[in-house]
Amino acid sequence: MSVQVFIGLGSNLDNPGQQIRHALRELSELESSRLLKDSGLFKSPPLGPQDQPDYLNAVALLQTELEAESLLDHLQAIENRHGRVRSRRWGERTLDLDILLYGDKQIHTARLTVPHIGLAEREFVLYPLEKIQPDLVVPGKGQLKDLIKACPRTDIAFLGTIND
Ligand code: A4P
Ligand code: MG
Repeated sequence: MSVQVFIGLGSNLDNPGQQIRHALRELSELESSRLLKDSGLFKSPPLGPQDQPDYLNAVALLQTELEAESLLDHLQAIENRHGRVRSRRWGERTLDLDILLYGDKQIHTARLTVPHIGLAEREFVLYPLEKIQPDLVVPGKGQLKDLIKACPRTDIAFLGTIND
């Protein structure tokens, strides 16, 4: 069965724009999947430790037949190919790929929490989601537009579309 999945992309090391551009291409090449849309590129200051560079973020909408955990395996393989090193919590990274939403499912397993934790409070997730689907309903959390009203825009900038 095919599902629509929103994937959050983030990077603040080693040419973040390239990291995100390459990751989108790799998402478009995933088996049993089709990349439908992306949000374009957003820039924001780091959430967490402040002694790290600003982040570039984007959200991708993927149509996939992969099960959620299998999709996570593929995303982690892509992160590893991008030289991802896991250091401190909320620390700097070449590439982070998070499953934000997996269809209308709510998932709570040892490896996965979906909707992604913190989604409702993070402007670098909410505003890119809005670019793709402003009338989105977030399972268990309600209308995206209400989440956005409760999370006023502070320091996030839209940089434009992502070109190959
Ligand atoms: N995991 C559980 N649920 C999920 C999910 N829905 N999608 C598990 C993906 N993974 C999920 O992730 C640790 C574990 O989370 C995985 O093994 C998986 O089984 P990780 O990426 O290795 O570690 P992490 O970086 O500590 O966690 P996470 O959740 O990716 O970090 P955050 O909370 O996303 O924070 N500031 C700005 N402006 N923009 C950013 O993108 N990102 C972070 C990272 C901090 N500050 C930021 C940004
Ligand atoms: Mg992650």
